[in-house]
Amino acid sequence: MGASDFANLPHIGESVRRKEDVRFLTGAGQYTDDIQLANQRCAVFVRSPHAHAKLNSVDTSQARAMAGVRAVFTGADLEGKVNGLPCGWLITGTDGQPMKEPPHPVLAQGKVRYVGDAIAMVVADTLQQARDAAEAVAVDYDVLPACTDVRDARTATALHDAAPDNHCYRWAIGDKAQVDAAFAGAAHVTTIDLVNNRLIPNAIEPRSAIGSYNRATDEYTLYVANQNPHVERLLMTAFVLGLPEHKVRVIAPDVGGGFGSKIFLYAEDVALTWAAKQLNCAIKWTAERSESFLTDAHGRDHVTHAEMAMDKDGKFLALRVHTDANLGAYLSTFSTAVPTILYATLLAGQYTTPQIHVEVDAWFTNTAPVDAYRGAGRPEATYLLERLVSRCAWEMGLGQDEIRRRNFVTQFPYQTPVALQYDTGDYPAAMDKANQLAEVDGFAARRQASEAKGLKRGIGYSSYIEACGIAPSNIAGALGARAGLFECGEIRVHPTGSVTVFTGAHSHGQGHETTFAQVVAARLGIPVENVDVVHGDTGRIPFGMGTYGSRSISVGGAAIMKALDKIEAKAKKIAAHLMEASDADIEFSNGEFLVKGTDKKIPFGQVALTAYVPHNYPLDKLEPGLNETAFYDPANFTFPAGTYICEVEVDPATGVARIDRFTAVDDFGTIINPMIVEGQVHGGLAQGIGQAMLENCVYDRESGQLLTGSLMDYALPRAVDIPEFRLDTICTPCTHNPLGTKGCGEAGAIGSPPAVINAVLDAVRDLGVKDLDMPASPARVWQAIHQASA
Ligand code: MCN
Repeated sequence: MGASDFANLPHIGESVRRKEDVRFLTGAGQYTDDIQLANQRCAVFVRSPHAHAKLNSVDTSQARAMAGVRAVFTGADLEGKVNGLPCGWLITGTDGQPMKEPPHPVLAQGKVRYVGDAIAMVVADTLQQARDAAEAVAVDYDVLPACTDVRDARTATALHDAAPDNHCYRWAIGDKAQVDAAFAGAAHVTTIDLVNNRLIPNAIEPRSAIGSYNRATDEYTLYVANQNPHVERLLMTAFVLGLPEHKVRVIAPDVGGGFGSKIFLYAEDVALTWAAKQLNCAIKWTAERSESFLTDAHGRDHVTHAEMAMDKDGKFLALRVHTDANLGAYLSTFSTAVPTILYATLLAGQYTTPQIHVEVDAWFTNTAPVDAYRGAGRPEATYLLERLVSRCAWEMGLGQDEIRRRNFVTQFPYQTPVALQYDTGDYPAAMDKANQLAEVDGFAARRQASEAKGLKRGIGYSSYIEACGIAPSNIAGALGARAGLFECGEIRVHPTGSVTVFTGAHSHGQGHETTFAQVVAARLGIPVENVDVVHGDTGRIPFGMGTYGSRSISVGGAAIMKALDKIEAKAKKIAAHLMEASDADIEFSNGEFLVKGTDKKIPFGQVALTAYVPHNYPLDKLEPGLNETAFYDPANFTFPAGTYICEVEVDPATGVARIDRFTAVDDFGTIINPMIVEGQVHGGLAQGIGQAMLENCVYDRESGQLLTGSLMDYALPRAVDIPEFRLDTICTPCTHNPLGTKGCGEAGAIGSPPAVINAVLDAVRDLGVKDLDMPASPARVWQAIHQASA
């Protein structure tokens, strides 16, 4: 079935209410911490209070003697039995050498490298007993100088022997000589220096895991708040614990948000699984909120210098970028791909810039590991490019929309100079719609009205592009991926015609149980209620790569479509037999099999029943049953794109910036469920606005202590911080997946930060303010105004 036929099916484009919300809204969800297993103990981790220190000794004797304590494990106990955590993406540097990959022990060995680094795991009968015993573990440290800012890394005390100058890799893409030549002939060059502020994920459900072991079968089960249980199992069994994969079941039950931070294989999950066998019991650990602040992988943290070369009309000739990326103390699972493959390849944006060169230096620092966080590399690329483009407009005396229009890609497919090939898009159409929805025509009058009140009003644009569903596996492999990037779907048609779908994608807020059911119901012509979706369990689903990079509908949904093709092909043969027609004469539409050119037809349910009660059945040619599995490896990414427009009012006396209106027009290709997509955009925008206006992870530059270690110090956006959104979409269907969909899960977080900051800058530009780093807090805005006028 082609993508355009698919888009016209019933249920597609319908705002079906979320099936999963019944359990979420009635308190019946089952999260990892809700699970109580027989013989279950509690674990607490002893963590480093220092950012960098030599471990002289870890004395567990007092803790081990305390009431209820079953064991206390340290790095020494794991040595030689449990390997370090692997990194899933190998980056090869500009010098042809592999990145530095220092060991990442599950419990610290010899040294601690960030505040929160795990030193010991205490297992006790109750949580309180484990906490008390953790207090009694005596650690002797030699404190070393710490480095938390990427700009200090080169000269700081080395974290790892394997990386004496704290440098992990230098990586580059693009043709430097061509870029230099283009700069030499430019009419104007605009430069920018900016920081992409470090963020702390803060999913509502903190990380949680239960390791358990069954001595009778020699099988392990790990319940874990995780976004990709099969990948977790593969990494843990093959690389860390050396266990046969089929002896380990990983279940990610209901998960209360992840935003990327639950993709990774964390040390705690491994320690719990390993210890479960040592103690022959189940062991649960749930992070405290402050523990999450310290130890969940953080996001962003780039320092960038960039230059755009233009001709006299503001046409982009070349872009030159250098970025220093903070990787934190250890390489988290996909950390190395974020500032390279997921960042630099997006720097063409929506524009025809013919030459681009990007160089990235990645550094170790004494901070929590940094990895993918909603958008992962793409928000960093968009923030840089869209800030730079608005600055180009201002320097060239052009409108922010005009400079973008002059440079938009309009011919597809379009090959960028940084590896990607965009399949479809209509960037001017999204811009037109956004201008209308934002009532840009009335901006001058609104600005005047603000001026009359002593306020400054500004408008900011951002025309983002995103690459979703990293693919295909062979190219990703050539670029260093150590995993496949396909997805798996299984369709189990039951004898009575209802269906269970098994998917390797994982839903932790995205509504898959509804949208995937819509896809299946649409194809089979059955009610959405007759389709249930199973995800998050390696024991029930053949395989899966999980959910990240807004891949689930476009890759996971496409695997389901492939399995449905097989179901339809087999069902047609059964129908042909029942109606005594030839296979080629059978059509399937709206849940009925018809013999072409006749009024003969039978419903889907009758075919399903016949498959399982094969009394009148071509058993010599066809197996009974109706159960099909498919794996789908995409030919390309999908490229959602859009234009966002933010309008702010700034009080120059206080520096308070208020978002007056925020408009987002996105192209997600074919949309399965507009209500769910709108919710995804709302959430993404809230996170992007959070980064632009409020959120900032701050470590003390000398001691390495996390200064924003709680919700009192780290300002997550609340409802009052979020403006009313004006949303719309355009649709250019993806050309290479059978649904025509493009991902929507990260767009809001990617497109919004530069729109906000461009708006704030536009408001205070005439006061001489040129630069402003996120978050645009009142103090920063006020300071920028005062520095400019000083
Ligand atoms: N969808 C649709 N039509 C489209 C595109 C998507 O109806 N054209 C639907 C999908 O069927 C799915 C939802 O929208 O129900 C999101 O789909 P998709 O864009 O494929 O993204 P994923 O399901 O792969 O979700 C991942 C994405 C990412 S990468 C992060 S980070 C993120 C996000 O989703 N984390 C979230 N949204 C989140 N939402 C919640 N509540 N919690 C998180 O942790």
